[in-house]
Amino acid sequence: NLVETAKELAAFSAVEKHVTKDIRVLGVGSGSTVVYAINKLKELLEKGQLSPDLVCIPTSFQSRGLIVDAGLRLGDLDENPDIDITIDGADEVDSKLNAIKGGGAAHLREKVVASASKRLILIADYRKDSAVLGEQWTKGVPVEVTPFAYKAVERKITELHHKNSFQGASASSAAFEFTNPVVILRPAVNKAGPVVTDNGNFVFDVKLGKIHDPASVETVLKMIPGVVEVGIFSNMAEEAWFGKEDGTAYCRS
Ligand code: DER
Repeated sequence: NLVETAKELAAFSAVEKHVTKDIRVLGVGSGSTVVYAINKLKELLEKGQLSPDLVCIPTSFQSRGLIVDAGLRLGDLDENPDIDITIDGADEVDSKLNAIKGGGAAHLREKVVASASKRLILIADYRKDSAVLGEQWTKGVPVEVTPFAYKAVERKITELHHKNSFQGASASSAAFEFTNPVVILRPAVNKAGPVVTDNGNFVFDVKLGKIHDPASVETVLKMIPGVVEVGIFSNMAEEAWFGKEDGTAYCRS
């Protein structure tokens, strides 16, 4: 279908452009779009177009399984702390390449791997290309929280005010659209109770409406004791590839 083809286009374009023979350590994101990137990597591997030393760093159990099943060499961050490039999906990307991530509850390890990478390339279908975060992705900002603190954190987040809680946002401009956030504990689908991440934590989806100041929102959320990681990647991505409904792909940088 159109969306899957668009994901494949974005993934293929990014891998073909960036995963050349000089790439030795590659960060592999998580989610459904990255599956297509792995398919392209497998093809390049079979054609002998990848570095024989290439090692892939996973960002979740899912991405680890993709790497192993594709016959790519699995590495870990401890032995490869300096990653050449990471290719990862996104739930939404704004005009400045800030991104919402964590739709697949993988954003903690993704942000650590992205942070250890020289370059972060995002891949997504046309539904994720927005001017402002919160325009198309309305499920909220994923926030990983330690179970011990989840009720306390829920209270703190719902008490945030879109202006008063942000120095930068003077009385006139607001950091986000809603006056106060709406906090939802992400329920599991095939398991009773909440989603539990690969790190043993819960996930809140924090609805803010449009996010005018992603960096400030990321910082304020991250500073709440008990919050482990926030699914806003501000000022991290260097380039974003999008597949279009018409079968072409384009990139923003
Ligand atoms: O969970 C995540 O962070 C994923 O990377 C997500 O942001 C993108 O997943 P998708 O490619 O399935 O949309």
